[in-house]
Amino acid sequence: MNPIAEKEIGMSDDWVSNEQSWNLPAAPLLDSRIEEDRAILELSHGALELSLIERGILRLRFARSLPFAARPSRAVLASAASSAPSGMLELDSADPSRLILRAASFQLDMRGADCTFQVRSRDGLSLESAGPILLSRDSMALSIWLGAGESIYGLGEKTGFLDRRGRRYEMWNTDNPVHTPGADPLYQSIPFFIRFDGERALGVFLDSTARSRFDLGFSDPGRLTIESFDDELDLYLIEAGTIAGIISAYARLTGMIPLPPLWALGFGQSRWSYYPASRVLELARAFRERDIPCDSIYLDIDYMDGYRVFTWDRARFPDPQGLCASLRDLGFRVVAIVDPGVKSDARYGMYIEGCRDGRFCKHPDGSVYHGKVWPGISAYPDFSRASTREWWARSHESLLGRGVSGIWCDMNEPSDFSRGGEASADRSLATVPDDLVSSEDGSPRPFALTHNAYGLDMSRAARRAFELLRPGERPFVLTRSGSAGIQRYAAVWTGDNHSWWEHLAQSVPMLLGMGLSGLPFVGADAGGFQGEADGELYVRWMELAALTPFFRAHSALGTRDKEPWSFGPEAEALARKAIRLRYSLLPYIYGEFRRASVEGLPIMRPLVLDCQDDPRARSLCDEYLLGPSLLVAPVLRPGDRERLVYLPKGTWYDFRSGEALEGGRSIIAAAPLGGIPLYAKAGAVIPTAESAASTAAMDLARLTLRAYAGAEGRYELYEDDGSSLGYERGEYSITECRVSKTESGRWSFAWEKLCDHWRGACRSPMIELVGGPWEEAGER
Ligand code: MIG
Repeated sequence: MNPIAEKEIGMSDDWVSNEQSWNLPAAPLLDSRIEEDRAILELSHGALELSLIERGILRLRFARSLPFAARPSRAVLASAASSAPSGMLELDSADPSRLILRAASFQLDMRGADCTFQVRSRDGLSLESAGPILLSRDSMALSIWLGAGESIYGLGEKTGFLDRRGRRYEMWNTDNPVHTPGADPLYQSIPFFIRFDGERALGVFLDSTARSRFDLGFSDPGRLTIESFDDELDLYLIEAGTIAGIISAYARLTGMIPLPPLWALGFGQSRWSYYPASRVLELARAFRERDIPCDSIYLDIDYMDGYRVFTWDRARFPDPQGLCASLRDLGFRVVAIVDPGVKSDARYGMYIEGCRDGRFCKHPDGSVYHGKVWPGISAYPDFSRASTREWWARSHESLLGRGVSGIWCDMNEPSDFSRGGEASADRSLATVPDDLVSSEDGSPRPFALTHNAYGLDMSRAARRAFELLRPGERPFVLTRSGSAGIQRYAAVWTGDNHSWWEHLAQSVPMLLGMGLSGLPFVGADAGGFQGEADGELYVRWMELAALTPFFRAHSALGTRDKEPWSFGPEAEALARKAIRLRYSLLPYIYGEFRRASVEGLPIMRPLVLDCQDDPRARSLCDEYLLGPSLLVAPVLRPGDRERLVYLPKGTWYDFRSGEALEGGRSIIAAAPLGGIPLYAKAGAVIPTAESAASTAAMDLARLTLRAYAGAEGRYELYEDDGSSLGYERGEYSITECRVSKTESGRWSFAWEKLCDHWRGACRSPMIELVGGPWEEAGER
């Protein structure tokens, strides 16, 4: 039976629900002690180690035996791991039948007889094991009880709806090109989820890049099971009072996004593939002639010479440097795709160097593994080694040294057609074998344990390329595959979707799930990648994608063009309008990137994040907030010209007309083509600018601040040069804006520069006051 179908109908027999393969240990607690800043519990079938990372983050490790060695983590920042507050663990083992461990706001109670336990926290949901930790030959599993009314959010790039309860998911990075509603796994593995019961929440992160599985009340509605195929079960429990607080804490643990260059937030046009150079130039000129803003053009695999990575096809692109320069004059950046597979070719420098210097993934017998990707028979760089990443980074010279501004990492699950094949239904095999060796800078591990980190390590090397070759410039790296922590290195797009209305709709919960999992810089191929869009689908998709963090249109080989003018003049006008709206909102969107880079919160936010007390917000995922202040309600079906929009409590303003609407109810919003329902929250301040051909052509010293009456609000306007690393040295400007209620019951708007270290900042904003009545507005 085809394994994909098997999974979809839930018949796979190797899930944790099948307990025959498990050792059910009596698991008595044998010993417990505090060693430095950790508590060690010896159980009959293994050992637990507990430590505090910060007051609200408890680490819980389970291994088959002692001792606990330092465990390399690609996800957890070294700084977070070492900043543990010491002296906060207290062990009470006076009663041998019951052990109590107090750790800041956590308390663990363990039953001595069977090692079942409960972890309570001051402000979070408690976690109660539904049995001892189980062991099978290859895996370990922890089952916990789920409360009746609990929702489960997160787990990164997954199909399904916002609340993932009732499904099961696997973490195993896979090049899965058909995202049917049950498709799993996909390209990314973020083993982090949040349980929420309407009041209290708890974050759980499994730090592993090996295969893992999450049964979220699928086999047993009352239980959640985490199964890890790693050498340890390495969990972090996060409590913070709110869902947002948990996501911030997770981001402190695994890192925040670095601020991207502003151009990367403009619109990007891609297709598989634009060539030759003259066509790329024509495309760029068409955008300018048609007065449609665009900042970047993506070069897909056909720019290369026979798909040899880091080469250019000389007939198609005789002068890459000249091309990049001409595009730059037109206000365009070039983003080039990079695939990991290095063509096996005795006359190709990358292959020769890679073999000579031992840079490729090897079989246990030391021979180089060869799989098959676009270039044909290929070797895979072993990115787990720093020296390989350095070599790879330097090799970007042929791109970054010629004027390419962004790197797009693809195929990095890593995909391997020799195992399953492009056309085969069995996509789960289409990655390199598990028994290769991941050399890990001297302490080699089986590839199976690092599989999910391949894309992260590759992205890390791509980011390093900018440090080496374009110092002082903000990198832009886009990746398809990744694991927890990928946000530090790259933006993520959701891979090969289809031009289906269903995928337009699916993109919303998918991107929201990624945002809830620490990935703020995310997007889906606008218009859909595979298959054929029509004008209406294209326009609706552009309207939505323009209001998501990463905004790029893309299309697959052999499909019709998906440029803004490809669907006739009416669609073109509407697409132009959507793109212009994006550009005019860039000061606001950029500010949300800044916020994400310091707070770790998503930019595209499910309503439950900001309104967690509102039961209606629990599962909503056909509308969302862009930053905390704008509510976006995309149209997801053909023919619809109105839609139901739920407005959370408070006053909202139609973004276009300024009409005030009372929230706490659903409304039927008019949604003509080109008019995506969009609302601003009372008390919000939204900075906008005039749209232009590209971000480079925008005058960002001329901002309009739109303030909305109806609630008090505070907003920090963030400005910097949008391109250099100067912001790391404090070269930015922050203006505090306040909407407040005056004594006479009117509204006032005031702003004040809190810091002023960026010369290009806006000096005298234009002010638009919405709602009212307003009393005054002015600089303090
Ligand atoms: O096997 O480079 O997801 O965006 O256009 C397909 C060709 C390889 C997959 C990427 C897609 C890209 C395509 N790539």
